[in-house]
Amino acid sequence: MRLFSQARNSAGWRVRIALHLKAIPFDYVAVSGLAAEEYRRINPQGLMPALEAGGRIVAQSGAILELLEEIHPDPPLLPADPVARAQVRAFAGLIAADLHPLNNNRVRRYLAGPMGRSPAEIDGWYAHWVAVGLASLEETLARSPAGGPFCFGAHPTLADLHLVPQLYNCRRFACDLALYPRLVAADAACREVAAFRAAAPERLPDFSGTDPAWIA
Ligand SMILES: N[C@@H](CCC(=O)N[C@@H](CS)C(=O)NCC(=O)O)C(=O)O
Repeated sequence: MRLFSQARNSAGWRVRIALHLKAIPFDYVAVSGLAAEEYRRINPQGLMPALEAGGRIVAQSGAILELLEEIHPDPPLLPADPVARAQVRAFAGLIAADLHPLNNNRVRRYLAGPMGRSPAEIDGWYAHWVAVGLASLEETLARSPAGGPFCFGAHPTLADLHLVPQLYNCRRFACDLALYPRLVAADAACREVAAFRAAAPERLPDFSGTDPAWIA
């Protein structure tokens, strides 16, 4: 398999964690090393990540994660119980569908460019959607009977794969995470897992030394 992504690309980071957890060998291709048109020939949307599997390309981290779960079911990234599975998907979906797309680079670039918004306004936009999203996620964990140390119990799930890159981004944008102790605790538990550590941005060849490392 070949994963096309970038070191700090959070949707690609979700996939890297899954690949490492499932011990699936893969080659990493830094999209920054490709011309834009070259990458669009791989993924017409131009967004990252894309996974090449058996010579075919799959885009969208959610679709890629489902593929990996289907072809390499061990270890599972979802609990066995159908309702619990749906709850994990809901947690991941809140990040993937309702939070991350609002604060993505291209959205902030559009706010700064065609919309003429100032850096302070864009920071306010970012912080607003983070606060709305993280408050819901924190409350979800508070109500969950699954317990820790991960989002939903004793094993990492898709929820943790989505949470780790999201919190990394929040820290980069200086969001105050003090209101979200359960989220921060799950993120800390992930740092202890070898597969999560192997997937950290600073382990990648295109990581820039000026970016914060995930493992302090
Ligand atoms: N829904 C897509 C989101 C992909 C996405 O937005 N990727 C971001 C990085 S996390 C990207 O390529 N951004 C480029 C840009 O915003 O210019 C997925 O889950 O794969």
